[in-house]
Amino acid sequence: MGGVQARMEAALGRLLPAAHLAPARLHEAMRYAVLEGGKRVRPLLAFAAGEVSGARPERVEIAAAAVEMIHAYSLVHDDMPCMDDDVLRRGKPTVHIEYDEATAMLVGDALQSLAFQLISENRLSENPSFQLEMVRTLAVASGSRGMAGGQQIDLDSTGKSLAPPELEFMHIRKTGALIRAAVLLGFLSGERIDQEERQRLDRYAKAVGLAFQVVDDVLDHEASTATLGKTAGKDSKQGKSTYVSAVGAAQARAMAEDLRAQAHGALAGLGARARRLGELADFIVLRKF
Ligand code: GRG
Repeated sequence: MGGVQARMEAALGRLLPAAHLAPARLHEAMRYAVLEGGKRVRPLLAFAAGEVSGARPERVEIAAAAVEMIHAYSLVHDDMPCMDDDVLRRGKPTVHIEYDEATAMLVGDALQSLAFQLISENRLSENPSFQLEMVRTLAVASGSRGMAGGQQIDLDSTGKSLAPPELEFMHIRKTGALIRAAVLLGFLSGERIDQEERQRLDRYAKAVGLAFQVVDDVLDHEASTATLGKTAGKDSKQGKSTYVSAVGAAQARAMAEDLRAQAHGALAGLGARARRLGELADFIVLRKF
């Protein structure tokens, strides 16, 4: 895992505009938002999925960087006063605190554009239709039927009590869609695209995407701000429905375990090529931060 994370840090540093380039304040803030922090779960998933389809690391790296930039943009906007209104992210002040709100908005906008620039100007597959599919996959995952739509549902449901199926509907979009895109982009940048394997990976991605959120809810309830690097216990303070508020922490943990089993089940038959995906399903469910 450490190797991919170090590789990603270097790639992101290279792919982001240099801090001294004009407009320097925006470029510096974009680098602040993306670099030195974060578990890099989505890039790790993209690289692991690329191992199944025999992807060249220099191709997966671009796809993974694009997904991570969309993720970083979502965190910057999510932390703004008009949304979650938070001051701490990845153990440091949020972008609108370190810079200002207008800059934070532009950081998100520019990161989103840069993500699409990267996956359209670099060759990521020998087959142009696969590359176009990657662009479309990332667009759908980030848009109103994916992450942005999930965020809207989240905002609309504050103060309401959601049942598990409604929570699932929201989180499949808000958190799950981008995780699924990370897996698919990694897979599609590979040399051997087998459609049955692709469906297996998609089933895997849906399970880990939801598991990620269930565990996130448990950690928000159980872990400390210092461990998480972001404000703990916010969900209940803000009147948000979570898996913990809906079914309790023990049942939420059991759901995460069930999703972990589903993820491993989807990988059955893929052998050693899917070893890292299996390890990541374990990490996502068993993590403490
Ligand atoms: C603003 C369009 C828009 C969307 C925001 C992803 C999101 C939607 C909001 C983030 C709020 C949040 C805490 C969501 C729960 C799950 C989640 C995505 C946590 C953060 O992801 P990690 O844990 O973060 O991978 P790091 O910092 O490790 O990259």
